[in-house]
Amino acid sequence: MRLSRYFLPVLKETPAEAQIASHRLMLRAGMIKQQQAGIYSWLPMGYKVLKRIEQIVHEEQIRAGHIPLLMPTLQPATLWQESGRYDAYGPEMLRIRDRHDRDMLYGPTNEEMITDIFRSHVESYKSLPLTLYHIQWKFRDEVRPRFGVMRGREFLMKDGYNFDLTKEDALHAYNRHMVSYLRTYERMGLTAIPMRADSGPIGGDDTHEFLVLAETGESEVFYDAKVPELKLGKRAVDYDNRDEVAGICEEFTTLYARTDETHDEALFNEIPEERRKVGRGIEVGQIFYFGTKYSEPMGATVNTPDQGKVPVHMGSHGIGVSRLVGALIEANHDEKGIIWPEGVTPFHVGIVNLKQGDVSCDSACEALYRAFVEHGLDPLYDDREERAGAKFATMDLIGLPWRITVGPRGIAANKVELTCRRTGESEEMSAEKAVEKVAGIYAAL
Ligand code: 5CA
Repeated sequence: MRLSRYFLPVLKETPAEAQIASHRLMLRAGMIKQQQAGIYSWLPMGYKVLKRIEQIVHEEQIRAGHIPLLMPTLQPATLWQESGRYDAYGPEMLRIRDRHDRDMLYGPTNEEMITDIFRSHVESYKSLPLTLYHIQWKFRDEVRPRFGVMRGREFLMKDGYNFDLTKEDALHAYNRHMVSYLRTYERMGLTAIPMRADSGPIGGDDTHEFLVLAETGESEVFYDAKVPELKLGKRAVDYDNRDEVAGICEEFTTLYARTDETHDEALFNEIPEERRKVGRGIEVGQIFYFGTKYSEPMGATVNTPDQGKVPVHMGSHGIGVSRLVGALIEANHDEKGIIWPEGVTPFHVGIVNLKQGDVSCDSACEALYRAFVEHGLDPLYDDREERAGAKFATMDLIGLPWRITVGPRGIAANKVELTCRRTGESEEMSAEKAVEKVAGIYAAL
């Protein structure tokens, strides 16, 4: 993309309404525009990051054996009356009436609808195990929407639902989700810690939240200093192997890590004092096992091998896709702007032309641009007639991990400058070498 043709409405002033860095930076970098409290338009660069996050979520869900589908945002009240949640959900649910006076709602989550799909089409235990998920907009009429996309009213969620014959099978699905989530967040360059949590309106006994450590997080967290050091890395996981998957969950949940909802001071005090950490975290996902809470009242049953009929064991598993954009910025920024991890960056590399209109600079930039595209990368070329300082400030604000600077002096010596946004370090090298280096970094992800 050439910046002169793009739509990147950056703001010079710091918006007064934004209280935290991610909200400020998303507005300043022209990623979002607020349309109403807690409701945002995603401008092109924000939309690009959102799509990159979605893509990673899809890839890791599919790797774990889960199947994507798409359910609507609007749901009939009748389904929620069956589960008993229509009245229980309260004012957070946005209720709508259509022209035929039928009660509808903008879905805050989809347990009822997915259970309805399941009961309409599945009869036998032979169709199990089954996990279906979608990535769809949700609406919760939060009392205090705040912090931009972090606590929105309309927000994008990945929500997955498992259907299993037994509790044991459903707990394997729970574990599978935990491992796939660990991998999902790591690919985005985030450390998200699974912490035992409280189930709230979703219900159930077993639940973990995934928290990204950040001072501006809404939850208070208590953890062993060794927990954030745990890494899944690139190990090949066989998601069908119950022991292997359970073993990884054990590795990540044995050391103490809890939110204020489930914090136990006595247990916490058993950790050596120098490892006891108290901080704040952003909840970027939550997994639940709730057994037959929905399948029983809604009649989602299967025939069993011995001719019986039993309600299926279920769980639901969510990732806050739009919230992740904010969480990623909270965890990756400095005073100049955003610092995107390579896994989610909107553009892989920025090209800054210091002397627009100079034949040799222009043609070197064009050649770099083509070379990146040939490597399957997405460069952003700042080809505007602007001062160098303004170009650098824009690049620093929007936070592309790598920047290549092309100027007349360098070009005369067959050199460009490659700068790492995170460390600020620059290195001079030939254009070919710079392309090779950047392409190598992305190929290794
Ligand atoms: N049905 C279950 C799991 S599919 C469910 O709704 N879980 S949840 O309530 O925990 O939401 C899943 C994730 O969505 C949360 O972990 C959080 O990251 C995100 N989320 C929840 N509320 C909001 C909100 N108001 N704004 C942005 N993201 C939100």
